[in-house]
Amino acid sequence: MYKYQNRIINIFADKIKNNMKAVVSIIMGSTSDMPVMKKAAEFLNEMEIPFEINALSAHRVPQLVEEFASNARKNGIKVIIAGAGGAAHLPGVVAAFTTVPVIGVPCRSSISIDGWDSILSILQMPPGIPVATVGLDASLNAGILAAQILATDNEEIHSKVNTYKENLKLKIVKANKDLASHEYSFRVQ
Ligand code: C2R
Repeated sequence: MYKYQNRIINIFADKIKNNMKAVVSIIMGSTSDMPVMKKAAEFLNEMEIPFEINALSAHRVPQLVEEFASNARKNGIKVIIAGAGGAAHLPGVVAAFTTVPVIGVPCRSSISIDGWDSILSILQMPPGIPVATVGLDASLNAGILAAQILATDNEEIHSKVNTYKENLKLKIVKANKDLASHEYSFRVQ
């Protein structure tokens, strides 16, 4: 009986998956950035937002980057999350080819000096080609920001992101309860 039910669930899951079109595209300069970038993927997954995830490099495959970025909007992509380390040109180059908002994730990688190299490469874009830059290795924030952009005209995503943020508040309430249990003789209140 359970086996039969599971099979039906899997058939439905496959059907949904086959009809899904990615609205967020996560790209990264190398799969060596994946330990950082996976947090964005996990968040989008949790929010049930269809996404694609690929490695793409402005240095190593510039033609593919142009092709990807110039067709992103036509392909239904609404937000691009681009992570790169070191001389991180990928997010900026992608932004040059599209009007789809690009969120850049500076990654601390094997070639990073200390992370500032990628932060500044992504952050300090010339006027006219913005890249919304999150903190070093902060791909979770990139995922949240992407969801928030989509939430501006999608009630279902809005409700999920809202619940996520409400849960953050509960974390602080719990943290204060935990802190209250620490006893100090000079603690006031
Ligand atoms: P490998 O580990 O593949 O040698 O890559 C990647 O993001 C990665 O952090 C080392 C680092 O090179 C970065 N990379 C870029 C770009 N392409 C690769 N910053 C780019 O086009 O900006």
